[in-house]
Amino acid sequence: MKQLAALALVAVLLSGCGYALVGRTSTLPEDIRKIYVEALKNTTRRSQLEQILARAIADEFVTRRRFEVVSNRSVTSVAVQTVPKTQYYWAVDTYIGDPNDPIFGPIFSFLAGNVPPVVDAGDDVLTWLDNGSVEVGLSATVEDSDPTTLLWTVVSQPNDPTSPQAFIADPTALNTTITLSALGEYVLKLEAHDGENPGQPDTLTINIFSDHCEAAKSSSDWTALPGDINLDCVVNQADMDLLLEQWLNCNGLDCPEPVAP
Ligand SMILES: [Ca+2]
Ligand SMILES: [Ca+2]
Repeated sequence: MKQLAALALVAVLLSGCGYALVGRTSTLPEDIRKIYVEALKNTTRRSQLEQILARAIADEFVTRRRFEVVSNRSVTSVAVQTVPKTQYYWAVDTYIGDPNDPIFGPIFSFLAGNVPPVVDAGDDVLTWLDNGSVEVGLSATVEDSDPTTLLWTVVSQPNDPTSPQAFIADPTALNTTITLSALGEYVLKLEAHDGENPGQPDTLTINIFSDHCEAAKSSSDWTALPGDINLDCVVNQADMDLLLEQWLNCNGLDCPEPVAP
């Protein structure tokens, strides 16, 4: 976002019997909300024409509802959200002493450039194999006012020559799926291009485990359930059998029948 000290300058040129309004509504940036109408200089013989015209111009802006006409002392800096590929004009006039005698600043202009796509490949994924493979949904977002082209690629994957290669169903789609078969870490990259500029690519990491328990254990805050002797994330008969196998065993220093660990 570019921030401008924006002061809309409405310059009215009086010349003979005619005048022209510089800066028509269609060219004023959308973010301009406050308008100050400069004091006009009447070079005609018609008295008070400058006041009539200034009032008419102010009324016209007020009628268009989008603008608020203010005094020169009321104009303040405003933040302007630029729209890509739009021409902007702005000026700052300086008042020293005499409020009716401004020092006109130059009119600046710039063309807001094309904004590259903003790419978000989505959250990292933690999952596990089911019958030797897993299909992971990819759900990305790309922000751009222009039509964009996309490309998903696999940046890195586990070194497992026995597993099939990762398969992306539609590498050019925003939302697609990838089928994975090896245990370990896959890194995917999503690139977007708006026809003029590439966006900053975003990556997505997918970690594959052998089962849901191993996936859970990879979390730093995982703790075993009390009674889950074999650490398979469930307390069941297998744990009970292990418990019974060791029932009344003792490996302390004062056991009646010590059992080696
Ligand atoms: Ca763009
Ligand atoms: Ca268990």
